[in-house]
Amino acid sequence: MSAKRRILVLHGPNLNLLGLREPEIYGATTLAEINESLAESAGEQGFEVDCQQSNHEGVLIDWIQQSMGRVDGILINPAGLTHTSVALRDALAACGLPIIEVHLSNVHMREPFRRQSFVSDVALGTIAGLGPPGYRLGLRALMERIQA
Ligand code: CA2
Repeated sequence: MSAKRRILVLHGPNLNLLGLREPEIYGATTLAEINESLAESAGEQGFEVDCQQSNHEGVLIDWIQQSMGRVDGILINPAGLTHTSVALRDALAACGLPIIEVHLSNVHMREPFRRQSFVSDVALGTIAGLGPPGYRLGLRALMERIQA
């Protein structure tokens, strides 16, 4: 039997507050609920997810570097770092893994500074504005790409 394929799911700064603060923007679903739903979807396809959240740029970069050779793809919501972090982008580009970027909100309908992403052009694709189901859609796209 072949080894289970693994996907690293990274959640950036403040996403630990999901479901607890600002539900009018980010909804009532908690991060734990999103992670549970991803684990279920992954399991159905013979994949495993490793879900991590950090408020610290360097910690996220360490996890990306450590994932090289250990996972088959990365699903990431870089949160505020999307719009600021060249270092996070460089780590994602260097890891050589397929990447999908997810945003809960439609960043294009919000403040102009949210339209710029340092991650989008090193990702296979970006999903924005679909709320928590967007994570499952992104995961599905990533699994299909890995299986192809
Ligand atoms: O829409 C998204 O998923 C974002 O990545 C969320 C980031 C924001 O900076 C991006 O522009 C778009 C913010 C994450 C903050 O998460 C919170 C969750 C609940 C309460 C407060 C903040």
